[in-house]
Amino acid sequence: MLNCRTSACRFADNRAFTLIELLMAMGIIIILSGMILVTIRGISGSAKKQKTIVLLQKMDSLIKQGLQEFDKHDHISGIPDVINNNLEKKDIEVIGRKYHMRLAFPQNFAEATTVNTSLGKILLAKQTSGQYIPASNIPKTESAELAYLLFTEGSVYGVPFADSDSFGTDTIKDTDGDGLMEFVDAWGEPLRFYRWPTRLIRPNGYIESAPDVGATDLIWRMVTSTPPDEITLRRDPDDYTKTVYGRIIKLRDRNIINLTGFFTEGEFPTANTYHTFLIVSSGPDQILALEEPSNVAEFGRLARPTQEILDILMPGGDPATINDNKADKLEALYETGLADNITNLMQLEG
Ligand SMILES: [Ca+2]
Ligand SMILES: [Ca+2]
Ligand SMILES: [Ca+2]
Repeated sequence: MLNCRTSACRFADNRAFTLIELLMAMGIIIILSGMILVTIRGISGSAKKQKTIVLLQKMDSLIKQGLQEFDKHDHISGIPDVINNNLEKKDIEVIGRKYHMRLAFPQNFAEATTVNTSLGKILLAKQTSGQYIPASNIPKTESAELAYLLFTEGSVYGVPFADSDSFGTDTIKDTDGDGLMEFVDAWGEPLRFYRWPTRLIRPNGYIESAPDVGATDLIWRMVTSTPPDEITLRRDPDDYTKTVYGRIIKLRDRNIINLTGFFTEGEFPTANTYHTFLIVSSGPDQILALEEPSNVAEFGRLARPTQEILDILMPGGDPATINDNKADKLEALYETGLADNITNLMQLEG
């Protein structure tokens, strides 16, 4: 290398150094700003998640408040004679509980209005006065609208909800413009409410000879922080001894009682299956990956997963494959719209 002693030379040398420095600094700034953007997105994404969990947990505590009131009453009155006349009192209590729970906590408008429930009456009164415009209604909003009506104007056995008026304005919206407010997540999507999410646990329904709750612990891992064990998943929490369903089926098979339209799955939960109230946000991707709570044909009322999820759980539609290759299935499930969903059964992080 030549000795460089003139000031011009030194200047050229310094300038070259400065240019390299400048380029490096620019590079660093570009990299850093990229990282900051990603971090900001991450923070606002997780802030939205936390905000949604807070709303879901508030709704969860209100639901529990309603359930406490519900449990103060016996449920043997007002249920159809076909059940009353043919079953014993302890069985009637189990079935009556479900019958009355559907009336007290409807999750779609058909349930609310077909029987003369208190929430159905409020809904019809709003329709008559023009506060509810049925033509604008979109089915996916119904469960969030009924939850809002229940907490703010409704009651359980005549007892209204306490602390139900403190919801932030950004957690309530009328997304379909039908005049009824909905609970919405931090991404603006209506929440979904499932009273008995039993098809999440048994996507094929109850099969006496081949219980298929096996792979559903994979799904429950995605909707709750603490998934129930398999024994719990195979048991109806209202029928701890697992006997009522069997007795009803025996009576039906002997043609002693005609159960058409009563205690059928869909109207009622799947037999011998765990359930707990589930409120769901479809998460950042706004894909629910469950059938809608108003969907009768696809068992959406019981939170059955969509076909995409079923294809992962049971490739080729064969229920016998449900317990095979669970690790691969779990990996595949994490790629679906189900994985980022947020529910009332999740705990706040940190
Ligand atoms: Ca609506
Ligand atoms: Ca609405
Ligand atoms: Ca989702």
